[in-house]
Amino acid sequence: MGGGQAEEPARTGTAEQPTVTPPKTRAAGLPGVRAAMRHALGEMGPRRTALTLLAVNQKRGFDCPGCAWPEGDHRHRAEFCENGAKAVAEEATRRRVGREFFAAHPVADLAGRDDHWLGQRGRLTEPMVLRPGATHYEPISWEDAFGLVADELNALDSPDEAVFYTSGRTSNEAAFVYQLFVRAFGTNNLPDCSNMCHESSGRALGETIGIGKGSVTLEDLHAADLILVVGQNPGTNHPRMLSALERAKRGGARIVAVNPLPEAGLLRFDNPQTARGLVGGGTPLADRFLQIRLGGDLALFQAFGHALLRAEEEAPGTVLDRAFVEEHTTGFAEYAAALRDLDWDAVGEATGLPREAIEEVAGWLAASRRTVVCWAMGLTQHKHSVPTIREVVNVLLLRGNIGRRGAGVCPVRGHSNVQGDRTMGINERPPAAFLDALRAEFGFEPPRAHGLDVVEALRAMRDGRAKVFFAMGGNFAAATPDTRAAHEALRRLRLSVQVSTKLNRSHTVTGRTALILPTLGRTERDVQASGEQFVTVEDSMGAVHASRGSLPPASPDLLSEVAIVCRLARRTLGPGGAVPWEEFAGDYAAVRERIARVVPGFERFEERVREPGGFLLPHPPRDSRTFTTPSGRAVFSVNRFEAPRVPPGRLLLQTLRSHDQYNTTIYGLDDRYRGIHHGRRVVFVHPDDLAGLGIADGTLVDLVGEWPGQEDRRAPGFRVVGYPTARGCAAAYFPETNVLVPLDSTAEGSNTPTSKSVVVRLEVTT
Ligand SMILES: Nc1nc2c(c(=O)[nH]1)N[C@H]1C(S)=C(S)[C@@H](COP(=O)(O)OP(=O)(O)OC[C@H]3O[C@@H](n4cnc5c(=O)[nH]c(N)nc54)[C@H](O)[C@@H]3O)O[C@H]1N2
Ligand SMILES: Nc1nc2c(c(=O)[nH]1)N[C@H]1C(S)=C(S)[C@@H](COP(=O)(O)OP(=O)(O)OC[C@H]3O[C@@H](n4cnc5c(=O)[nH]c(N)nc54)[C@H](O)[C@@H]3O)O[C@H]1N2
Ligand SMILES: [Mo]
Repeated sequence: MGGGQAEEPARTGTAEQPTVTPPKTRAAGLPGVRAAMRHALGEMGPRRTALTLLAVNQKRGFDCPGCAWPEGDHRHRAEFCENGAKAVAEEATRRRVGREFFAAHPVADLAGRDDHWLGQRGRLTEPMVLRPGATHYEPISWEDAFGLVADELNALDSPDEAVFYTSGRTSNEAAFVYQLFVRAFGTNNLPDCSNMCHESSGRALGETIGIGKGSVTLEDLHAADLILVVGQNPGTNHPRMLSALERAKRGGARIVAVNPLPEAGLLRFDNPQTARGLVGGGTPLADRFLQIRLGGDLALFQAFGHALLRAEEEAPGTVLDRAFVEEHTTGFAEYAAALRDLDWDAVGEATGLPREAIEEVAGWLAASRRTVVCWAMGLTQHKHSVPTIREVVNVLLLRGNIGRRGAGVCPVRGHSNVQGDRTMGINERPPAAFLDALRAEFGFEPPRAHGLDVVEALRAMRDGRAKVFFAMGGNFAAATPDTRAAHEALRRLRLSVQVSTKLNRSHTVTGRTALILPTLGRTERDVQASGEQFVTVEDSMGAVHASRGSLPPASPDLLSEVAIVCRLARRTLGPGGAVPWEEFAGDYAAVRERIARVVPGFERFEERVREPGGFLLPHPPRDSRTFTTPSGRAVFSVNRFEAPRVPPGRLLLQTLRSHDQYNTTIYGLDDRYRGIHHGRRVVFVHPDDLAGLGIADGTLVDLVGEWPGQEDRRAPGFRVVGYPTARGCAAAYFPETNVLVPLDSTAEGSNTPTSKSVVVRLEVTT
């Protein structure tokens, strides 16, 4: 399989020539509030705007579908941010996509539209089917749709020929019944968006501290005296995190931003929730900005570790937390030996940072009593992401910064319930104990063999080993790497099924038969046999709480995700069996009762989740410095020095989010903080690199990706923007650039696509 030479069809931004203004140095404040309101009013009108935005993240409201940042105890009356407001408006829009729409637009027409246009059509309203050879989607009843899927599933030679994807918005209740159905059907093929997201964090943390989740609460962040924000752009992707950083800062914390880009929110923040933030001034957030090269973080954290070890040698007993290291860790001696000598030239080359800057921050680490390291996709989407995150853990372990108030690891999760979905068993590699608990509770033998992750699933489709694809949310065709290969793989399927709220690319790139099953969103009331339901979610810090929608459903023909799964399960598996699917669909409390018995930490689930604010899941390292690794201790690891290699004349490209998108959902065509307006096909490159390449700012180029042994991959028609990124590095938005990420280029140990390091050359188009 090779990347094609031919051009991708027109996508977002090709029609518009973007305009470029200087990047902003501060985030939020009044412009943020204005942008949020304009967007919300446009989509929802004044009444729905008031109804929804005032209920976001309130104790009796719904969980913001924007991101997984926790809410905290002291909620503002309006606990939302500009981008949360956009996420809500996107779902609560008044626009609708019904059967007339599908009759008017053949699939070929939809396939030629860009992602922004597709998303702007509105909410899906009834089940639709695309029959083999048909040009249009047509309506289908729910019963017939379930029958169609059940027949295809039951006709497979093996349950492992089906793949069941999940995007991270799915509630705990829906996720639990979904994995239960899939395992009762007989496979662990449960890939999810984590496989493209924080999988590297889960793996590295699981190996080193025994649990693949962050170890801090919001209160820890507030109490920290040093916070490193590494490979993350909170001003756009987790705006409410800026309030927490501001609070820590007011308490005296130092903040260090490690990023190839000078992201607005990290440098200065105007808090729109406080009068001070609205009238200006704002808080300068980062005390130091380490403008690192892409993929240089492993080298940086090895250098931090080396500097701490050196400082301890010079003044024994003053730097390391010896008691912690001796009592709670293993592997320290090997780690210290491996970092005794450090090649500072190699570190300089990998990071692009002067030694003094690294040593200064190392000095802060040595002096800090309570350090938190936060990170997101800048650390997880590289070939050496897993060892990089292990090095982050090494540095924290040296001074006992795990399981202490105000200190710890903080992987900042993406989708609002991506962490909860894993906890509920959406996992292609389920732990044996989880399967044992399922067997004990439901009396069937769950499959034991590991299933397929996202990249493996694509290969299985490509090779004809997977024939049915079912997606609980998300946009698999657009979010996955290697667009051309991914689309070829999806087109080989017998059946593809999308449970969706909005139209997207995955409805246009389908198997021989395709189904769209429209579902309720977070903002909507969910009424079942036993009455009005609520669902639950888990945030990035392991807090579980209820979410209740308040709007009437977008259409009377929508089913909840729980109802869809239960009815499909009943139809596929037949009547009888140990799982009371009807009861589950009629009363989500019955699902929670089972979760309480199967998933550790959910004892008395129903009672505790009904308390205002919910409850915190146990986290052994955080709670009691208990490490559930094989040795019972936290693990120091020795990792090979590694950094990306870029051949001369090439740049290393990261694919990232603009301020106006939610993953593959494009809200608008601006990236305000970075100064981009009315377009998305831009590539950010350092002016000196442009000079070296002999390419002027404003030139139109193709981005051409190279991968050994394969044809070049090409993303055509990007406007070059001279931008203060780290030297040798470039940046452009996904999903337009996913075509450039080779399917076989994944992180070692987590198989996550390397979306943040793609070797490209710029070809000027004539
Ligand atoms: N509004 C909005 N909110 C979102 C999302 C959204 O699309 N829109 N997506 C959600 C999801 S699923 C996720 S996973 C999160 C994503 O949140 P982020 O991880 O913040 O998202 P990205 O845009 O991918 O930004 C990556 C950041 O890491 C930096 N970076 C890239 N490579 C490196 C590196 O090698 N080293 C270092 N130190 N930095 C690097 C980039 O310059 C950029 O600032 O946000 C969630 N929240
Ligand atoms: N090149 C590159 N690729 C990337 C990334 C990158 O940084 N660079 N980031 C990766 C990351 S971190 C992630 S998480 C993935 C995201 O991958 P996905 O989660 O698959 O993609 P999304 O764009 O978040 O999915 C949006 C769709 O979800 C549906 N939806 C929204 N709300 C609901 C709901 O409540 N229920 C249901 N059933 N459907 C709903 C809508 O139809 C919408 O079109 O992309 C990954 N891909
Ligand atoms: Mo993500």
